[in-house]
Amino acid sequence: MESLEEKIKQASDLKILENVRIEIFGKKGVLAAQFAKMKEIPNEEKKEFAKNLNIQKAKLTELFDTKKMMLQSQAIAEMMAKDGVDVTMYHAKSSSGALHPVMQTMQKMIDYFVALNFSVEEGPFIEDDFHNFEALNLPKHHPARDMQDTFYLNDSMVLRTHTSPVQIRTMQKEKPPIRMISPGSVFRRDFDLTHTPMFHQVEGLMVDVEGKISFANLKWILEDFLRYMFGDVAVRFRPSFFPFTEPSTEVDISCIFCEGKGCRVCSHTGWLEILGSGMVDPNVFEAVGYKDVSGYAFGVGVERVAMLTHRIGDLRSLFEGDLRLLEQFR
Ligand code: 2NM
Repeated sequence: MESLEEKIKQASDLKILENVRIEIFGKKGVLAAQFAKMKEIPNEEKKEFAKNLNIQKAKLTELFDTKKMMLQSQAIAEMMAKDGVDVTMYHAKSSSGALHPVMQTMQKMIDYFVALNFSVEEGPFIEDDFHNFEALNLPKHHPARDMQDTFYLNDSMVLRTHTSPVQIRTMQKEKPPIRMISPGSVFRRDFDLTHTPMFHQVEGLMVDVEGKISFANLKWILEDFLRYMFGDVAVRFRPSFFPFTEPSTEVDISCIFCEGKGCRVCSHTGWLEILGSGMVDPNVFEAVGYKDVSGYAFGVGVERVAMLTHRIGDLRSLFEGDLRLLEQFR
């Protein structure tokens, strides 16, 4: 029996242990042979013999069960170390998509104007000459048309060069008062370090009966909008020219990189040009059949604002779809 205990202890894997099990506990095993001897034992010794045998059997069974458990967990550990993968193990990592920084910026702009009850209007990317140019006080052969290098599809159809045709369509469709913005893609034949042939604009328009909408209203809302977008900045209105507004202004903010002291980003002027605006030219109202109204309009480029607010140096990085950039804007 001592040697049987040794055999269990010495078994170095499950296969050897199984052979030991058959040898000890099997039908033709050592224990079975011992119990068979009962017949030849004198009656008065039978009880003592059986008792000892059962104690031995219990001892061996206990030893065997423990050994088997040990060898099994050893086998699992070896298998996992060899495979290197536990497919049942919990793994919390997952990834999700996010809005592109340009769209995040555009959405922030939209949120501002929606809160002030502006409607959000959309229109076609392919426009006719009337809605993209003529109605906006840009007559044929007028030099101002050269300002926007246009993608022509044929003599009369273009890819819209601004979202202003959406204002024209909205005014044709609805009576004043109008309070709207038109966010969306626009297209110009321009491709260099600071221009892409497709970019995004948010334009706005407010129209009501003559005298109700003034330049002061325009000044207030653009100052408020720019401080909402950029924080605590100074805002300055510079006289400018657009065919569709008179008077026209370009609006600057104090440089957010140097706080107006002058740096490379603001070309040492202390100011960053952000948007264009003005009082809608009477010729535009005439083109849509509006009489005795006044209104303001403005337009802002989304990419430029996204680059400034997110400190992105190179415009092209917004269009490369590089996940290493995009993952920083989740
Ligand atoms: C700008 C600058 C100034 C503008 C004008 C109009 C319309 F259709 F109402 F006349 N929409 N947008 C406008 C005015 C756009 O973008 C730099």
